[in-house]
Amino acid sequence: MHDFIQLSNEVIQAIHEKKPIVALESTIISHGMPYPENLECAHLVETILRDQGVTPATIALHNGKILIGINRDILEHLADNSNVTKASKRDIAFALTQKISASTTVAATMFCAHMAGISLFVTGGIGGVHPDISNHFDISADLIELANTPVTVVCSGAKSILDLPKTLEMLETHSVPVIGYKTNDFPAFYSHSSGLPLLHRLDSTKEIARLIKNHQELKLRNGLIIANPIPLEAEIPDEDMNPIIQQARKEAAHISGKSITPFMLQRITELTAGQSLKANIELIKNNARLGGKIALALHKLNPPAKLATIKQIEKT
Ligand code: PSU
Ligand code: MN
Repeated sequence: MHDFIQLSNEVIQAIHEKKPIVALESTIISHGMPYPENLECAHLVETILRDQGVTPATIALHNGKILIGINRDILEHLADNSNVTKASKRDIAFALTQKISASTTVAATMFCAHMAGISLFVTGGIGGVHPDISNHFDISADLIELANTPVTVVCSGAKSILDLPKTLEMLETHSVPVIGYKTNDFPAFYSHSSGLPLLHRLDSTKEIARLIKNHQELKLRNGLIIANPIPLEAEIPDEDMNPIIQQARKEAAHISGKSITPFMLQRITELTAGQSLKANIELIKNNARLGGKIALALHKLNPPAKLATIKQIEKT
């Protein structure tokens, strides 16, 4: 393991006991939700995984190390400290050099998880192509990482603060499979469907695990997205969300770069009087339940799957 990597005791134990491990990001904690709901949500998601026999590994940068699994004190620090930097992949080396405390985005978490040998990652939503692309040219590094790192991301699609058709086009260009779990459509975070159809759908975690295994066996270098829609009873209809998103977008006109997404998330929480936060928490819990099941199914397939593939080839 690389010198920069520091595993938590829980993760070390999981490796020794050959238990499945799932990565979690930390930007969602430090820049995606307000305190203390962010801390409660982070604990809850970890607990949902543990209850399934899966070990959570929340990833962050701290004191010159990439932490794979963090303790309560650091989690509290990430949740309740406005000095925590949002680190995408670009910022990792800088944060480690300067020993800056930083949370990791989807892109940075994928990179660090892969370095630590973790192939499954649960989050809320990915970044994507921002609107008005011809003026701002703002494309999340999450998409570039998905193009280059073989980690499976379980999420509820992307928020409609982004240009979702262009986000899907870009994923297609980079050969990133987007698999709808029990859905034919790309989910739009707060709402069950964006109305954009997906080409691939799977209805069982066993099938998803087989797909991931095959992706790995083929040595495909890009990531995978398992798109798990928000539960219907928790969704906020588009007609309620759209005016709020428009309003937040207008207020964000003077903001650029990496501050846009956190600003939009905070304004949406304020403008919906916490309703969006509730939906956000429900969808992440739902993703943790699904991610845990996929991790267990993948675990079952483990080394025997390799032998089975060789046998199949011999048979043909
Ligand atoms: N979308 C959400 N919640 C989030 C994020 C995105 O619904 O917390 C965070 C994730 O960490 C994601 C990052 O990786 O924002 C994307 O930021 P940017 O658009 O600057 O790449
Ligand atoms: Mn950006």
